[in-house]
Amino acid sequence: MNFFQNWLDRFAERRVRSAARLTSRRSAVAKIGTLMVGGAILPMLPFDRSGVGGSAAQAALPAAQDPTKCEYWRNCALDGFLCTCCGGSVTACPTGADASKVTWVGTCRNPKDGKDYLVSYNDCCGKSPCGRCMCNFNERERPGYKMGVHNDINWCMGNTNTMYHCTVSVIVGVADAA
Ligand code: ABN
Repeated sequence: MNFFQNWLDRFAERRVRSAARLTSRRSAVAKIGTLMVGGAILPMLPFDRSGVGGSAAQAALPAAQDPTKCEYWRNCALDGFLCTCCGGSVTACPTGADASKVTWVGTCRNPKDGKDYLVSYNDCCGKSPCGRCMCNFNERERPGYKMGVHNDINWCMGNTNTMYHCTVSVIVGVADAA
């Protein structure tokens, strides 16, 4: 009986001590301290965040660098629907539409390097008008007395199917520094 009581006492003491260790103020303070130090150091670690966020990261893009916005730098002389809003890309027509054989070429400054680029605005042809992201910028456009200096023209006129769908903006050269 004495042996059993001793064992029970030791067992109970061990359990109480371990419970006290787990719930003591000192251990709580130590845990909070660990969390605070960890929370302060974690954001400083060099994680690769390049692929983080998807649309949230894109939403943070300035409009001049966002190809789905009219203000995208290459669109400075684009008059039409952006193909980036119509299932295509900056340089590729959406499936089922063909790039126009004749184009209007504008000159736009890339804010990233400060250089002027020649941009060919090819209309994409053969599908009904896309209707999304209508942009109308006319830098260096001239009145329509001469076709090549006017951008409000359906450039699908040279294609077999002349129906206008949307417009891409393809860099075709760098403008000479004046
Ligand atoms: N170049 C775009 C466009 C198409 C049809 C009519 C006007 C302008």
